[in-house]
Amino acid sequence: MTPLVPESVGLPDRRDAVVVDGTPASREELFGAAAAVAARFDDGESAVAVRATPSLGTVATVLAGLTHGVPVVPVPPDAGPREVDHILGDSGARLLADEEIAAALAAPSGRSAASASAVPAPDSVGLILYTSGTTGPPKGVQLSHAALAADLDALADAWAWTPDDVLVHGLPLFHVHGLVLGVLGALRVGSRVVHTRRPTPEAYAKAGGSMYFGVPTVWSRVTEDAASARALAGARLLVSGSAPLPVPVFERLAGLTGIVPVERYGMTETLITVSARADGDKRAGWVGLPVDGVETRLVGEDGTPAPRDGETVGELQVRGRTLFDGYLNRPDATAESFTADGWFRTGDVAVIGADGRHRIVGRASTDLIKSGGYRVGAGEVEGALLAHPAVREAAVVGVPHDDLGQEIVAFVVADGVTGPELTAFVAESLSVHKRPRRVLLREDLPRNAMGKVQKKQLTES
Ligand code: MLC
Ligand code: AMP
Repeated sequence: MTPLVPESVGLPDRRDAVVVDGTPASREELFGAAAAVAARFDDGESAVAVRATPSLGTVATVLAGLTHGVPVVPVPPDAGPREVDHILGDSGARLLADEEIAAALAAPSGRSAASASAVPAPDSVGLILYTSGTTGPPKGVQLSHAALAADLDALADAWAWTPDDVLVHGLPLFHVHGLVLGVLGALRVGSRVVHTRRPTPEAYAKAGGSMYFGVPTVWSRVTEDAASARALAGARLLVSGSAPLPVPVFERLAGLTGIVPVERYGMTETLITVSARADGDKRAGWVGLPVDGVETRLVGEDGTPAPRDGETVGELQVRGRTLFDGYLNRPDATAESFTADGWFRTGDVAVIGADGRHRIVGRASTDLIKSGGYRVGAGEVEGALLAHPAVREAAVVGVPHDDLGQEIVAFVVADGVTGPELTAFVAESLSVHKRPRRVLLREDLPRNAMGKVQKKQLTES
Protein backbone atom coordinates (compact mmCIF):
# COMPACT_ATOMS: atom_id res chain seq x y z
CA MET A 1 0.00 0.00 0.00
CA THR A 2 1.22 3.53 -0.77
CA PRO A 3 2.39 5.31 2.34
CA LEU A 4 0.33 8.30 3.49
CA VAL A 5 3.04 10.65 2.25
CA PRO A 6 5.12 8.96 -0.43
CA GLU A 7 8.69 10.09 -0.83
CA SER A 8 8.12 10.63 -4.52
CA VAL A 9 5.01 11.10 -6.61
CA GLY A 10 6.89 10.04 -9.73
CA LEU A 11 7.61 13.57 -10.92
CA PRO A 12 10.83 15.58 -10.88
CA ASP A 13 11.48 17.19 -7.49
CA ARG A 14 11.23 20.97 -7.15
CA ARG A 15 13.38 23.11 -4.91
CA ASP A 16 10.28 24.90 -3.69
CA ALA A 17 7.96 21.91 -3.25
CA VAL A 18 7.07 23.30 0.19
CA VAL A 19 7.53 26.96 1.10
CA VAL A 20 6.85 28.08 4.66
CA ASP A 21 7.07 31.76 5.53
CA GLY A 22 9.32 32.38 2.52
CA THR A 23 11.71 29.45 3.13
CA PRO A 24 11.62 26.80 0.38
CA ALA A 25 12.41 23.09 0.64
CA SER A 26 12.46 20.33 -1.94
CA ARG A 27 10.82 17.01 -1.20
CA GLU A 28 14.25 15.43 -0.94
CA GLU A 29 15.36 18.04 1.59
CA LEU A 30 12.22 17.53 3.64
CA PHE A 31 12.56 13.76 3.73
CA GLY A 32 16.25 14.14 4.62
CA ALA A 33 15.33 16.50 7.46
CA ALA A 34 12.60 14.09 8.56
CA ALA A 35 15.15 11.24 8.71
CA ALA A 36 17.43 13.42 10.83
CA VAL A 37 14.57 14.23 13.22
CA ALA A 38 13.61 10.53 13.37
CA ALA A 39 17.21 9.64 14.23
CA ARG A 40 16.58 11.47 17.51
CA PHE A 41 13.57 9.34 18.41
CA ASP A 42 14.11 6.98 21.35
CA ASP A 43 13.82 3.23 20.80
CA GLY A 44 10.19 2.25 21.16
CA GLU A 45 9.09 5.87 21.37
CA SER A 46 5.30 5.81 21.87
CA ALA A 47 4.54 9.31 20.53
CA VAL A 48 6.33 12.59 19.92
CA ALA A 49 4.99 16.10 20.34
CA VAL A 50 6.04 19.20 18.45
CA ARG A 51 5.32 22.86 19.07
CA ALA A 52 3.58 23.31 15.76
CA THR A 53 4.89 26.69 14.67
CA PRO A 54 4.38 27.54 11.00
CA SER A 55 7.82 26.26 9.99
CA LEU A 56 9.62 23.65 7.93
CA GLY A 57 10.69 22.12 11.26
CA THR A 58 7.08 21.29 12.06
CA VAL A 59 6.58 19.77 8.60
CA ALA A 60 9.77 17.68 8.91
CA THR A 61 8.82 16.46 12.41
CA VAL A 62 5.35 15.41 11.33
CA LEU A 63 6.91 13.59 8.36
CA ALA A 64 9.44 11.94 10.68
CA GLY A 65 6.68 10.48 12.82
CA LEU A 66 4.55 9.41 9.87
CA THR A 67 7.42 7.68 8.07
CA HIS A 68 8.70 5.95 11.22
CA GLY A 69 5.40 4.81 12.67
CA VAL A 70 5.57 7.12 15.69
CA PRO A 71 2.32 9.04 16.32
CA VAL A 72 2.77 12.80 16.25
CA VAL A 73 1.02 15.20 18.62
CA PRO A 74 1.08 18.81 17.34
CA VAL A 75 0.88 21.30 20.19
CA PRO A 76 -0.41 24.85 19.60
CA PRO A 77 2.78 26.91 19.81
CA ASP A 78 1.21 29.49 22.07
CA ALA A 79 -0.42 26.95 24.40
CA GLY A 80 0.09 27.86 28.03
CA PRO A 81 1.36 25.48 30.73
CA ARG A 82 -2.11 24.25 31.69
CA GLU A 83 -2.85 23.08 28.14
CA VAL A 84 0.64 21.73 27.41
CA ASP A 85 0.71 19.71 30.65
CA HIS A 86 -2.60 18.14 29.79
CA ILE A 87 -1.63 17.27 26.20
CA LEU A 88 1.73 15.76 27.15
CA GLY A 89 0.39 14.00 30.24
CA ASP A 90 -2.56 12.48 28.40
CA SER A 91 -0.68 11.42 25.25
CA GLY A 92 2.54 10.32 26.95
CA ALA A 93 4.33 12.05 24.07
CA ARG A 94 7.83 13.43 24.45
CA LEU A 95 7.99 17.08 23.41
CA LEU A 96 10.88 17.50 20.98
CA ALA A 97 12.84 20.63 21.80
CA ASP A 98 12.83 23.30 19.09
CA GLU A 99 16.66 23.17 19.20
CA GLU A 100 16.66 19.42 18.48
CA ILE A 101 14.49 19.99 15.42
CA ALA A 102 16.59 22.95 14.28
CA ALA A 103 19.75 20.86 14.61
CA ALA A 104 18.21 18.08 12.51
CA LEU A 105 17.18 20.58 9.84
CA ALA A 106 20.68 22.03 9.74
CA ALA A 107 22.21 18.58 9.23
CA PRO A 108 19.73 16.53 7.23
CA SER A 109 20.39 12.82 7.03
CA GLY A 110 21.83 11.53 3.77
CA ARG A 111 19.32 8.72 4.06
CA SER A 112 15.75 9.38 3.15
CA ALA A 113 13.14 9.10 5.86
CA ALA A 114 10.99 6.61 4.02
CA SER A 115 13.71 4.11 3.14
CA ALA A 116 14.87 4.09 6.76
CA SER A 117 11.87 2.19 7.99
CA ALA A 118 9.06 -0.09 6.96
CA VAL A 119 5.83 1.56 5.86
CA PRO A 120 3.68 1.95 9.01
CA ALA A 121 0.58 -0.26 9.08
CA PRO A 122 -2.42 1.57 7.57
CA ASP A 123 -4.46 1.05 10.73
CA SER A 124 -1.76 2.50 12.98
CA VAL A 125 -2.24 5.95 14.48
CA GLY A 126 -0.48 8.72 12.55
CA LEU A 127 -1.63 11.85 14.34
CA ILE A 128 -3.20 12.62 17.69
CA LEU A 129 -4.95 16.00 17.49
CA TYR A 130 -6.28 17.60 20.66
CA THR A 131 -9.68 19.17 20.33
CA SER A 132 -12.20 20.70 22.72
CA GLY A 133 -15.37 19.10 23.99
CA THR A 134 -18.18 20.93 25.75
CA THR A 135 -16.70 20.24 29.17
CA GLY A 136 -13.28 19.44 30.59
CA PRO A 137 -9.88 19.53 28.94
CA PRO A 138 -9.35 18.76 25.22
CA LYS A 139 -9.50 15.13 24.05
CA GLY A 140 -6.88 13.42 21.88
CA VAL A 141 -8.40 12.40 18.54
CA GLN A 142 -6.51 9.41 17.12
CA LEU A 143 -6.30 9.47 13.33
CA SER A 144 -4.97 6.44 11.45
CA HIS A 145 -2.79 6.55 8.36
CA ALA A 146 -5.64 4.88 6.46
CA ALA A 147 -8.26 7.44 7.51
CA LEU A 148 -5.96 10.35 6.64
CA ALA A 149 -5.11 8.83 3.24
CA ALA A 150 -8.77 8.05 2.47
CA ASP A 151 -9.81 11.63 3.20
CA LEU A 152 -7.03 13.23 1.19
CA ASP A 153 -7.79 10.98 -1.79
CA ALA A 154 -11.48 11.81 -1.53
CA LEU A 155 -10.72 15.55 -1.48
CA ALA A 156 -8.28 15.29 -4.38
CA ASP A 157 -11.13 13.69 -6.30
CA ALA A 158 -13.74 16.27 -5.22
CA TRP A 159 -11.51 19.24 -5.96
CA ALA A 160 -9.68 17.84 -9.04
CA TRP A 161 -6.48 18.52 -7.07
CA THR A 162 -3.38 17.57 -9.10
CA PRO A 163 0.41 18.04 -9.00
CA ASP A 164 -0.09 21.07 -11.27
CA ASP A 165 -1.79 22.95 -8.46
CA VAL A 166 -0.11 25.43 -6.16
CA LEU A 167 -1.86 25.42 -2.80
CA VAL A 168 -1.68 28.57 -0.68
CA HIS A 169 -2.79 29.05 2.92
CA GLY A 170 -1.56 30.42 6.25
CA LEU A 171 -3.55 28.26 8.64
CA PRO A 172 -2.20 26.82 11.90
CA LEU A 173 -0.31 23.53 11.64
CA PHE A 174 -1.94 21.90 14.69
CA HIS A 175 -5.40 21.26 13.25
CA VAL A 176 -6.92 19.25 10.44
CA HIS A 177 -7.41 22.20 8.12
CA GLY A 178 -3.86 23.57 8.01
CA LEU A 179 -1.90 20.41 8.76
CA VAL A 180 -3.79 17.49 7.26
CA LEU A 181 -5.34 19.18 4.22
CA GLY A 182 -2.88 22.03 3.88
CA VAL A 183 0.39 20.11 4.24
CA LEU A 184 -0.16 16.35 4.04
CA GLY A 185 -2.69 16.85 1.25
CA ALA A 186 -0.23 18.75 -0.90
CA LEU A 187 2.55 16.24 -0.20
CA ARG A 188 0.28 13.28 -1.01
CA VAL A 189 -1.05 14.82 -4.21
CA GLY A 190 2.34 16.22 -5.19
CA SER A 191 1.20 19.82 -5.59
CA ARG A 192 3.39 22.64 -4.32
CA VAL A 193 2.27 24.31 -1.12
CA VAL A 194 3.03 27.86 -0.03
CA HIS A 195 2.35 28.54 3.65
CA THR A 196 2.13 32.28 4.30
CA ARG A 197 2.69 32.05 8.11
CA ARG A 198 -0.46 34.07 8.75
CA PRO A 199 -3.60 33.93 6.58
CA THR A 200 -3.69 37.63 5.70
CA PRO A 201 -5.32 39.00 2.54
CA GLU A 202 -2.05 40.66 1.45
CA ALA A 203 -0.07 37.43 1.80
CA TYR A 204 -2.70 35.46 -0.12
CA ALA A 205 -2.71 38.09 -2.87
CA LYS A 206 1.06 37.89 -3.32
CA ALA A 207 1.31 34.10 -3.39
CA GLY A 208 0.03 33.38 -6.90
CA GLY A 209 -1.65 30.06 -6.09
CA SER A 210 -4.18 27.98 -7.98
CA MET A 211 -5.95 26.76 -4.82
CA TYR A 212 -6.47 28.70 -1.59
CA PHE A 213 -7.71 27.41 1.77
CA GLY A 214 -9.25 29.62 4.43
CA VAL A 215 -11.63 29.68 7.36
CA PRO A 216 -14.58 32.08 6.97
CA THR A 217 -12.83 34.80 9.01
CA VAL A 218 -10.01 34.75 6.45
CA TRP A 219 -12.43 35.05 3.53
CA SER A 220 -14.35 37.81 5.27
CA ARG A 221 -11.09 39.75 5.71
CA VAL A 222 -10.18 39.10 2.05
CA THR A 223 -13.48 40.63 0.92
CA GLU A 224 -12.76 43.73 2.98
CA ASP A 225 -9.54 44.22 1.02
CA ALA A 226 -10.80 44.51 -2.54
CA ALA A 227 -7.35 44.80 -4.13
CA SER A 228 -6.16 41.59 -2.48
CA ALA A 229 -9.40 39.84 -3.36
CA ARG A 230 -9.07 40.78 -7.03
CA ALA A 231 -5.51 39.44 -7.05
CA LEU A 232 -6.95 35.96 -6.47
CA ALA A 233 -8.87 36.05 -9.76
CA GLY A 234 -6.32 33.82 -11.47
CA ALA A 235 -6.87 30.95 -9.05
CA ARG A 236 -8.85 27.82 -9.81
CA LEU A 237 -10.39 27.09 -6.41
CA LEU A 238 -11.10 29.06 -3.21
CA VAL A 239 -12.05 26.63 -0.46
CA SER A 240 -13.75 27.59 2.79
CA GLY A 241 -14.28 25.39 5.81
CA SER A 242 -14.03 24.86 9.58
CA ALA A 243 -17.03 27.11 10.27
CA PRO A 244 -20.09 28.37 8.37
CA LEU A 245 -19.27 30.75 5.51
CA PRO A 246 -21.82 33.58 5.77
CA VAL A 247 -23.84 33.97 2.57
CA PRO A 248 -22.86 37.69 2.15
CA VAL A 249 -19.16 36.74 2.38
CA PHE A 250 -19.66 33.95 -0.17
CA GLU A 251 -21.35 36.42 -2.53
CA ARG A 252 -18.83 39.23 -2.08
CA LEU A 253 -15.94 36.82 -2.58
CA ALA A 254 -17.48 35.48 -5.77
CA GLY A 255 -18.16 39.03 -6.98
CA LEU A 256 -14.64 40.32 -6.34
CA THR A 257 -12.69 37.32 -7.60
CA GLY A 258 -15.02 35.91 -10.23
CA ILE A 259 -14.59 32.53 -8.52
CA VAL A 260 -17.52 30.83 -6.81
CA PRO A 261 -16.10 29.42 -3.56
CA VAL A 262 -16.17 25.76 -2.65
CA GLU A 263 -17.48 25.13 0.86
CA ARG A 264 -16.74 21.93 2.70
CA TYR A 265 -17.62 20.57 6.12
CA GLY A 266 -15.70 18.42 8.54
CA MET A 267 -14.54 17.74 12.05
CA THR A 268 -11.31 16.68 13.68
CA GLU A 269 -12.93 13.32 14.51
CA THR A 270 -14.27 12.61 11.02
CA LEU A 271 -11.93 14.63 8.80
CA ILE A 272 -13.66 16.34 5.88
CA THR A 273 -16.83 14.45 5.11
CA VAL A 274 -18.96 16.71 2.90
CA SER A 275 -17.90 19.09 0.15
CA ALA A 276 -18.98 20.94 -2.94
CA ARG A 277 -17.17 19.56 -5.99
CA ALA A 278 -14.86 21.61 -8.20
CA ASP A 279 -16.89 20.61 -11.25
CA GLY A 280 -20.26 20.79 -9.49
CA ASP A 281 -22.86 23.23 -8.33
CA LYS A 282 -21.53 25.52 -5.56
CA ARG A 283 -24.32 27.14 -3.60
CA ALA A 284 -24.06 29.75 -0.84
CA GLY A 285 -25.05 28.30 2.52
CA TRP A 286 -24.67 24.68 1.37
CA VAL A 287 -21.66 22.44 1.96
CA GLY A 288 -22.21 19.93 -0.82
CA LEU A 289 -22.22 16.15 -1.00
CA PRO A 290 -20.57 13.38 1.05
CA VAL A 291 -17.06 12.73 -0.25
CA ASP A 292 -15.99 9.32 -1.55
CA GLY A 293 -16.06 6.70 1.22
CA VAL A 294 -18.41 8.65 3.52
CA GLU A 295 -22.11 8.14 4.24
CA THR A 296 -24.34 10.59 6.10
CA ARG A 297 -27.78 10.48 7.70
CA LEU A 298 -30.05 12.88 9.56
CA VAL A 299 -31.71 11.82 12.77
CA GLY A 300 -34.63 13.68 14.31
CA GLU A 301 -35.03 14.40 18.02
CA ASP A 302 -37.14 11.26 18.45
CA GLY A 303 -34.28 9.15 17.08
CA THR A 304 -35.99 8.36 13.77
CA PRO A 305 -34.53 9.27 10.34
CA ALA A 306 -35.39 12.80 9.21
CA PRO A 307 -36.56 13.15 5.58
CA ARG A 308 -34.17 14.53 2.97
CA ASP A 309 -36.43 17.37 1.90
CA GLY A 310 -34.14 20.36 2.30
CA GLU A 311 -36.23 21.61 5.22
CA THR A 312 -36.42 19.10 8.04
CA VAL A 313 -33.58 19.51 10.51
CA GLY A 314 -31.88 16.65 12.30
CA GLU A 315 -28.58 15.71 13.86
CA LEU A 316 -26.01 14.90 11.19
CA GLN A 317 -24.41 11.49 11.67
CA VAL A 318 -21.59 10.09 9.55
CA ARG A 319 -19.72 6.87 8.96
CA GLY A 320 -17.00 5.74 6.60
CA ARG A 321 -13.32 5.37 5.96
CA THR A 322 -12.25 8.82 7.19
CA LEU A 323 -13.32 8.42 10.81
CA PHE A 324 -11.01 8.55 13.84
CA ASP A 325 -10.04 5.62 16.04
CA GLY A 326 -11.53 7.00 19.22
CA TYR A 327 -10.42 9.52 21.83
CA LEU A 328 -7.17 8.57 23.52
CA ASN A 329 -7.71 7.23 27.05
CA ARG A 330 -11.41 8.12 26.85
CA PRO A 331 -13.43 5.00 25.97
CA ASP A 332 -16.40 6.61 27.73
CA ALA A 333 -16.35 9.69 25.49
CA THR A 334 -15.70 7.55 22.41
CA ALA A 335 -18.68 5.31 23.17
CA GLU A 336 -20.93 8.34 23.77
CA SER A 337 -20.02 9.85 20.41
CA PHE A 338 -21.27 6.83 18.43
CA THR A 339 -24.81 5.51 18.05
CA ALA A 340 -25.56 1.89 18.91
CA ASP A 341 -25.47 1.06 15.18
CA GLY A 342 -22.02 2.59 14.65
CA TRP A 343 -22.62 6.11 13.29
CA PHE A 344 -20.63 9.08 14.60
CA ARG A 345 -22.77 11.79 16.15
CA THR A 346 -21.38 15.10 14.86
CA GLY A 347 -23.44 17.29 17.21
CA ASP A 348 -24.17 19.47 14.19
CA VAL A 349 -27.71 20.15 13.09
CA ALA A 350 -28.30 19.98 9.35
CA VAL A 351 -30.76 19.59 6.53
CA ILE A 352 -30.23 17.41 3.45
CA GLY A 353 -31.90 18.23 0.16
CA ALA A 354 -33.58 15.75 -2.16
CA ASP A 355 -30.51 16.14 -4.39
CA GLY A 356 -28.27 14.97 -1.50
CA ARG A 357 -26.77 18.39 -0.77
CA HIS A 358 -26.11 19.30 2.84
CA ARG A 359 -26.67 22.52 4.71
CA ILE A 360 -25.35 22.95 8.26
CA VAL A 361 -27.80 24.99 10.30
CA GLY A 362 -26.21 25.01 13.74
CA ARG A 363 -24.87 23.01 16.64
CA ALA A 364 -26.83 20.99 19.14
CA SER A 365 -24.76 22.31 22.07
CA THR A 366 -24.14 25.97 22.81
CA ASP A 367 -21.05 24.92 24.79
CA LEU A 368 -18.96 24.28 21.67
CA ILE A 369 -17.90 27.64 20.29
CA LYS A 370 -16.36 28.27 16.84
CA SER A 371 -14.32 31.45 16.86
CA GLY A 372 -12.15 32.29 13.86
CA GLY A 373 -12.53 28.62 12.84
CA TYR A 374 -11.11 27.42 16.15
CA ARG A 375 -13.26 25.02 18.18
CA VAL A 376 -13.31 26.11 21.79
CA GLY A 377 -15.14 24.34 24.60
CA ALA A 378 -16.90 26.65 27.03
CA GLY A 379 -16.01 24.27 29.87
CA GLU A 380 -12.27 24.51 29.27
CA VAL A 381 -12.32 28.32 29.33
CA GLU A 382 -14.56 28.33 32.41
CA GLY A 383 -12.08 25.99 34.12
CA ALA A 384 -9.20 28.31 33.27
CA LEU A 385 -11.11 31.32 34.64
CA LEU A 386 -12.03 29.49 37.85
CA ALA A 387 -8.34 28.77 38.41
CA HIS A 388 -7.88 32.50 39.06
CA PRO A 389 -8.06 33.08 42.83
CA ALA A 390 -10.38 36.09 42.46
CA VAL A 391 -12.98 34.28 40.34
CA ARG A 392 -15.99 32.73 42.08
CA GLU A 393 -18.23 31.86 39.12
CA ALA A 394 -17.75 31.84 35.37
CA ALA A 395 -19.94 31.11 32.34
CA VAL A 396 -18.57 31.26 28.80
CA VAL A 397 -20.64 31.65 25.66
CA GLY A 398 -20.17 32.25 21.93
CA VAL A 399 -21.82 35.44 20.70
CA PRO A 400 -22.41 36.07 16.98
CA HIS A 401 -19.58 38.19 15.58
CA ASP A 402 -19.08 39.61 12.07
CA ASP A 403 -15.37 38.84 11.82
CA LEU A 404 -14.91 35.71 13.96
CA GLY A 405 -18.27 34.02 13.43
CA GLN A 406 -18.59 33.73 17.18
CA GLU A 407 -16.81 35.77 19.79
CA ILE A 408 -15.87 34.16 23.11
CA VAL A 409 -17.52 36.12 25.92
CA ALA A 410 -17.17 35.31 29.63
CA PHE A 411 -19.62 36.29 32.36
CA VAL A 412 -17.74 36.27 35.63
CA VAL A 413 -18.43 36.83 39.31
CA ALA A 414 -15.14 37.99 40.84
CA ASP A 415 -13.62 40.41 43.31
CA GLY A 416 -10.73 42.78 42.72
CA VAL A 417 -9.81 41.80 39.17
CA THR A 418 -10.53 43.47 35.82
CA GLY A 419 -11.81 41.95 32.59
CA PRO A 420 -8.57 42.55 30.65
CA GLU A 421 -6.60 40.91 33.49
CA LEU A 422 -8.78 37.81 33.21
CA THR A 423 -8.45 37.76 29.41
CA ALA A 424 -4.67 37.84 29.79
CA PHE A 425 -4.84 35.14 32.49
CA VAL A 426 -6.66 32.73 30.14
CA ALA A 427 -4.36 33.62 27.21
CA GLU A 428 -1.41 32.62 29.41
CA SER A 429 -2.77 29.31 30.69
CA LEU A 430 -4.42 28.10 27.45
CA SER A 431 -3.81 28.96 23.78
CA VAL A 432 -4.22 32.65 22.98
CA HIS A 433 -7.18 31.98 20.66
CA LYS A 434 -9.15 30.48 23.58
CA ARG A 435 -9.11 33.74 25.52
CA PRO A 436 -12.44 35.50 26.05
CA ARG A 437 -12.29 38.67 23.99
CA ARG A 438 -14.79 40.24 26.40
CA VAL A 439 -15.16 39.57 30.11
CA LEU A 440 -18.32 40.95 31.69
CA LEU A 441 -18.29 41.17 35.47
CA ARG A 442 -21.61 40.39 37.16
CA GLU A 443 -22.96 40.32 40.72
CA ASP A 444 -24.33 36.83 40.12
CA LEU A 445 -25.21 34.46 37.27
CA PRO A 446 -28.79 33.45 36.41
CA ARG A 447 -29.37 29.84 37.48
CA ASN A 448 -32.32 27.48 37.20
CA ALA A 449 -33.83 25.49 40.07
CA MET A 450 -31.16 22.83 39.57
CA GLY A 451 -28.41 25.45 40.01
CA LYS A 452 -27.36 25.27 36.34
CA VAL A 453 -26.34 28.57 34.72
CA GLN A 454 -28.94 29.78 32.22
CA LYS A 455 -26.63 30.68 29.34
CA LYS A 456 -29.48 31.70 27.07
CA GLN A 457 -30.50 34.39 29.55
CA LEU A 458 -26.93 35.65 29.67
CA THR A 459 -26.69 36.20 25.93
CA GLU A 460 -30.09 37.88 25.87
CA SER A 461 -29.21 40.32 28.65
C1 MLC B 1 -3.75 38.79 21.03
N1 MLC B 1 -2.53 38.25 20.99
C2 MLC B 1 -2.21 37.97 22.25
C3 MLC B 1 -3.28 38.36 23.09
N2 MLC B 1 -4.20 38.88 22.30
N3 MLC B 1 -1.12 37.42 22.77
C4 MLC B 1 -1.06 37.25 24.11
N4 MLC B 1 -2.05 37.59 24.95
C5 MLC B 1 -3.17 38.16 24.50
N5 MLC B 1 -4.12 38.50 25.36
C6 MLC B 1 -1.74 38.03 19.77
C7 MLC B 1 -1.69 36.63 19.25
O1 MLC B 1 -0.66 35.87 19.82
C8 MLC B 1 -1.41 36.84 17.76
O2 MLC B 1 -0.05 37.11 17.54
C9 MLC B 1 -2.19 38.10 17.49
O3 MLC B 1 -2.36 38.76 18.74
C10 MLC B 1 -3.55 37.83 16.87
O4 MLC B 1 -4.07 36.67 17.46
P1 MLC B 1 -5.60 36.31 17.34
O5 MLC B 1 -6.37 37.35 18.03
O6 MLC B 1 -5.82 34.92 17.76
O7 MLC B 1 -5.77 36.39 15.78
P2 MLC B 1 -6.94 36.79 14.90
O8 MLC B 1 -6.50 37.88 14.00
O9 MLC B 1 -8.20 37.02 15.64
O10 MLC B 1 -7.04 35.44 14.10
C11 MLC B 1 -7.91 35.22 13.07
C12 MLC B 1 -7.46 33.99 12.31
C13 MLC B 1 -7.29 32.85 13.31
C14 MLC B 1 -8.49 33.66 11.27
C15 MLC B 1 -6.12 34.30 11.64
O11 MLC B 1 -8.48 32.72 14.06
C16 MLC B 1 -6.95 31.54 12.65
O12 MLC B 1 -5.82 31.29 12.24
N6 MLC B 1 -7.95 30.62 12.53
C17 MLC B 1 -7.76 29.31 11.93
C18 MLC B 1 -8.34 28.25 12.80
C19 MLC B 1 -8.27 26.87 12.14
O13 MLC B 1 -7.36 26.59 11.37
N7 MLC B 1 -9.22 26.03 12.42
C20 MLC B 1 -9.31 24.73 11.81
C21 MLC B 1 -9.75 23.70 12.80
S1 MLC B 1 -9.87 22.12 11.96
P3 MLC B 1 0.71 36.71 16.18
O14 MLC B 1 2.13 37.10 16.42
O15 MLC B 1 0.52 35.24 16.01
O16 MLC B 1 0.05 37.52 15.10
C22 MLC B 1 -11.49 22.00 11.56
C23 MLC B 1 -11.91 20.89 10.68
C24 MLC B 1 -12.37 21.54 9.45
O17 MLC B 1 -12.24 22.83 11.92
O18 MLC B 1 -13.54 21.41 9.07
O19 MLC B 1 -11.53 22.21 8.89
P1 AMP C 1 -13.12 20.99 14.55
O1 AMP C 1 -13.15 19.78 15.31
O2 AMP C 1 -12.27 22.09 15.01
O3 AMP C 1 -12.75 20.45 13.30
O4 AMP C 1 -14.56 21.58 14.40
C1 AMP C 1 -15.58 20.87 13.78
C2 AMP C 1 -16.83 21.70 13.71
O5 AMP C 1 -16.63 22.82 12.84
C3 AMP C 1 -17.99 20.98 13.15
O6 AMP C 1 -18.62 20.14 14.10
C4 AMP C 1 -18.88 22.13 12.68
O7 AMP C 1 -19.63 22.62 13.77
C5 AMP C 1 -17.87 23.17 12.25
N1 AMP C 1 -17.70 23.24 10.80
C6 AMP C 1 -16.68 22.79 10.04
N2 AMP C 1 -16.89 23.10 8.74
C7 AMP C 1 -18.07 23.75 8.67
C8 AMP C 1 -18.85 24.33 7.62
N3 AMP C 1 -18.44 24.34 6.35
N4 AMP C 1 -20.04 24.89 7.94
C9 AMP C 1 -20.48 24.91 9.21
N5 AMP C 1 -19.78 24.41 10.24
C10 AMP C 1 -18.60 23.83 9.99
